[in-house]
Amino acid sequence: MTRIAIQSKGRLNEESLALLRNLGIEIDDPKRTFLSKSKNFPLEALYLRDDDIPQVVASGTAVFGIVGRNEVVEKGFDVDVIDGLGFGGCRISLAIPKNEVYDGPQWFEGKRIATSYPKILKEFLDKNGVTAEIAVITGSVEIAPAAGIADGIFDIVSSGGTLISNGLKEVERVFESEAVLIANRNLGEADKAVLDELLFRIESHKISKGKKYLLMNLPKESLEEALKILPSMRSPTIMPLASDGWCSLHSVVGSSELWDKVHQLKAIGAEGILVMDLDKIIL
Ligand code: PRT
Ligand code: ZN
Repeated sequence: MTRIAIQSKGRLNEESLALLRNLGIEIDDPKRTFLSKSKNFPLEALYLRDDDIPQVVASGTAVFGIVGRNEVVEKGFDVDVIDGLGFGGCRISLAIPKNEVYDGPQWFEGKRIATSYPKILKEFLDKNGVTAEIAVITGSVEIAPAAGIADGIFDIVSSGGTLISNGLKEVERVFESEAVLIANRNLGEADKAVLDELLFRIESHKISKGKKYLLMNLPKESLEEALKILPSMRSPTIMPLASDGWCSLHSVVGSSELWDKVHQLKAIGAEGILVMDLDKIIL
């Protein structure tokens, strides 16, 4: 059975399981067990700390894994990064006490920086010709400057709230991350088939994300205008209605442009507009 490593608890756990569920893969969550077989897909989940996932996939104990790109690059194990998964977005940034004047990476010359990501930090410092001391700390890196342990930090930032509440300011965004699907370098035939099916489903999930299905009644004479407003995937579906001079129009629009489109359609006579959530688009 093909095995996928997933974070057992923490920030990526719930969304990793939600993604699998969304792909139609039913799997028990880790509250019940550390290894769980799907009932309807040839995949079993191995629940681990995120730090261990790159190594477990590199060694083949699990052939796939879902983990932050930051962990993959920092750990440096030899795995394939297959695809970004659109959640767990964050960055690793350099931050310093907010009252310091920052004049570029040289600010860090001869200083001490606390981090859990020494490898990614060292690459950045080398690229910028900066020599600094790297203090490796696991957990609560953001308190290091106030505690007198370091001059600055290199840590994960998402909203930026943690930096602000610790009197720090972000001065360099060094590394962008999100949850990624990783794979062992030597997949067997069965694993490859599972990967193909996973990618097929992930693709349709990505396409449908952030889209709405629109249904409306429209006077036939407004059809041409409506087609300009709604450039659908190939073309919108048009169906005749019992009452003469009207038709029913179906289309897909991005959520961000939904209200704009609705107002334009109303202006050309659309009535009874239904907006529905879209589960999957399979092209
Ligand atoms: O127990 P285990 O080892 O499995 O988990 P963990 O505690 O090491 O990791 P976890 O669950 O905190 O994070 C897992 C992954 O989520 C990370 O490796 C990142 O890829 C991703 N991720 C996304 C984040 C964040 N956003 C995030 N905001 N990881 C950590 N944070 C922390 C950050 O360290 C800092 O303390 O949140 C704080 C900053 O958040 P803001 O919103 O205040 O800026
Ligand atoms: Zn961890």
